[in-house]
Amino acid sequence: MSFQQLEITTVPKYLESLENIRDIFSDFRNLQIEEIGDGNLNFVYRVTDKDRPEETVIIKQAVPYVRLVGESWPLTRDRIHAEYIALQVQKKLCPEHVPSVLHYSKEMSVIVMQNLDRHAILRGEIISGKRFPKLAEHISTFLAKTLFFTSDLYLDHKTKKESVRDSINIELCKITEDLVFTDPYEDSESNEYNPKLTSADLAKVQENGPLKLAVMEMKYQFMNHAEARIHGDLHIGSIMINEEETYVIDPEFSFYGPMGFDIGAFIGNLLMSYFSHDYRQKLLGNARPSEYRQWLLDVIVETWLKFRHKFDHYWQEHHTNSGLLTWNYADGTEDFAALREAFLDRIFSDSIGFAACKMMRRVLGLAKVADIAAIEDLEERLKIERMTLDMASNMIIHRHQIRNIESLVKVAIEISPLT
Ligand code: SR1
Ligand code: MG
Repeated sequence: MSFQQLEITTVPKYLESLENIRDIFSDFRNLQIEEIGDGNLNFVYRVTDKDRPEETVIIKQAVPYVRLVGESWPLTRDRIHAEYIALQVQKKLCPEHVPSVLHYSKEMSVIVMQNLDRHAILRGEIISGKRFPKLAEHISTFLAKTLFFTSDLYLDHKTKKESVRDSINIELCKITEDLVFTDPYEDSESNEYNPKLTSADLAKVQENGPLKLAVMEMKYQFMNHAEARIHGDLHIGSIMINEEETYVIDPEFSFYGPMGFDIGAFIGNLLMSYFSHDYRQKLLGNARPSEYRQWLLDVIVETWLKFRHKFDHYWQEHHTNSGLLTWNYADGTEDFAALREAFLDRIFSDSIGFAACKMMRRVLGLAKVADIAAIEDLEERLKIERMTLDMASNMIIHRHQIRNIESLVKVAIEISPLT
């Protein structure tokens, strides 16, 4: 079948034509179809039998342009192939946190996948003030497994290099290079600003030499540090969750990049949520606003510490796989421990640097986060944006001096006290 853009009316016939989907539905004339995509690139349809809610799938289709902007920004449909391959890799490594693919069509640029119908997008849940006791445990596992087991610390040299080759994702990396690491730091046409941001606010970032130098260092790392097969867009809109389970979705930006990019995306998003709840807790009328905000900070701390512990554990367990060095000499054990510590300290400062870039781009660049941008009172939004920019500029400039996660969180509390 040649490519056709699906529409609500054409979905049933298309699904019926797929041999491995045919058994999922009893009656293709009884389907309810909704377009539910809230991402920036693709169309996503939820398909459910009107009388049998257990008969349900998600269809994701890439179209030859960027959905957020329209046909004036062409983008090849190759991104869905990148997503399909990434889902396969991640599912193998971490099946408990990755949705199942039921069908893939390269020609139609379609992935049919498991409908996570008992789960909701984490960003929306955090905006409405919900907590998830297993979030840090689950995301730290996803990060540790996907980052460790795709790196040179585990794979043999040939598999690793073949994996790097197979993960090349030219167009989507370019979007990140532009939208995360370039445009927000100059007065680019693609930027979108809250009209209340002043030229002095912009200058603090766009005319700040040390900050821009640090951003360019992070950009160069993003472009050149093929360390692990990263998700590439691990913001809190890429996570679906309930009390018991957590799934990481949408890995279309995946490629071999720096480990800290994924960790930083998650931490940076939670910091923005923390600042946004300086105001959102008032909107929600919570009598004890600091409790929810403290929970967000606790998730940041717990995720990093658990990630560090799990990653270190995998490394010790599999160190004979590593092509890096061997340790069969007298001081080997201590030297190995020192290497692991230095390595994880470096991942930590990378994560802080990348988190900062992810935060600044959401205030100054194209593609916002609803936590902040959906705040209707523009003066209140401005306050949150200023906190975000202050935090991010502190983080990126001092990323080598912030020694541990508790110190990072302390900076956030200094900028926006918990009371
Ligand atoms: C035009 S794409 C904009 C953003 O959406 C994705 O979620 C990525 O973060 C990308 O930068
Ligand atoms: Mg996405």
